[in-house]
Amino acid sequence: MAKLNDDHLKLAIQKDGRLTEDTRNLLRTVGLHYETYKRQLFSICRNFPLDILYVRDDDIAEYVAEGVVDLGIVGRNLVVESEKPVKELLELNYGQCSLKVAVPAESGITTIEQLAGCNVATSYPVTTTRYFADQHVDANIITISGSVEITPALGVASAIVDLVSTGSSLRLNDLIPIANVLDSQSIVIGNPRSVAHPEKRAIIDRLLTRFQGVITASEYKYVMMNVPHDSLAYITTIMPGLKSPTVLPTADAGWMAVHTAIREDVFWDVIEELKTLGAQGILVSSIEKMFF
Ligand code: PRT
Ligand code: ZN
Repeated sequence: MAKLNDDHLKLAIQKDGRLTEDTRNLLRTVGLHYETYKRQLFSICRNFPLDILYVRDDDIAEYVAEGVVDLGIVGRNLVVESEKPVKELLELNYGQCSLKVAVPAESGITTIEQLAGCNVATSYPVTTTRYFADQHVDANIITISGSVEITPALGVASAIVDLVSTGSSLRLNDLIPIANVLDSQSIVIGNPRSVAHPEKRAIIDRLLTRFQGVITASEYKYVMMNVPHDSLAYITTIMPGLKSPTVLPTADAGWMAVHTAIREDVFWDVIEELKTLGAQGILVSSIEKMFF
C-alpha cells in the first residue's frame, strides 16, 4: 500500500459530501495529477509535493489545528463552530450558504429580541450561543444533530439556527429567516505552524496562487467583438478590461475588433448598451486560468 510522503504538504478535503465534487474539480483544474478510486483514504500527487487526505468535514478543522495535515478545504461554518486556532487563507467561491435564525411563519416573531427565554434548536451551538450573547438576547440553546428544521413543528423549539442556501428547506417547513448569523463558503485553512514554516509556506503559496488563478478566471469572460470605429472610444470606457482592451484593425476600415477580459456581471450590465452602440459579432468564452 502507498504511504504518505514525509516531504509532502498534506491537505484534507471532504471525503463524500456537498463540497467534494467542487473541491476535486478545483484540484484537477489547477493541474494536480493523482489517482483516485473508491474507498480511498488518501492520494499522492505525482506532479506537486502534496498528499490529499479524504475525511469527514467535521474533522478537518481539528486535523489542521493539530498539525495532522497542513491545509484543509472546508466550510467556514464548521471552522467557526470548531473554535480551532487555524488560519483562513483563501475563499474558494463555492459551497456558499449562511447560518440563519428562522421562525415559524405564523409565529409573528420578527426580531431575535422576541426569542428571549425561548428554546432555539441548532447543530451549531457554539456559534449560536455566541451570536445570542453578542446580541444580548438570553435564549435557551438546544443542540440537535440533524433535521433541526422540524423542531418548531414538534414543539421542541420556537426558532432554529440552521444553514440555508436556496431556502427551499425553510419554505418546506413553513419557516422564515429573521436574522443572519454567519455567511459561509468553502475556504482553505492552514495550520499556523505550517504557514509560518518557510519551506512549507513556499509550497502553500504556490498552491494558493493556482487556486486564485482559477477563482479569478471563473469570475471573468473573454469577450471579442467588432465595433464601429466611431463608437470605439466610448465602448472601451464602458468595458474596463484587465488594463486596456486589445484593439485590432479589421479588413473593413470602419470597424475595429476589440478583445478583452471582463467580469461576467459587468458584461451582462453592458451588453444591451454595446449592441445599441453598434457592436456586432460578440463572442464570449470562458477563461480557464487567469493571473493579474
Ligand atoms: O459526511 P460529512 O460529515 O463530511 O458531511 P455533512 O453531511 O456533515 O456535510 P454536507 O456535505 O451536507 O455539507 C458540507 C458543507 O456544505 C457544509 O458544512 C456547508 O459549509 C456547505 N453547504 C452549502 C451546506 C449547504 N450549502 C446546505 N444547503 N450544508 C448544508 N446545507 C443544508 C441546509 O442546512 C438544509 O438543511 O442543506 C439543506 C438544503 O438547503 P436549502 O436552503 O437549499 O433548502
Ligand atoms: Zn459533517
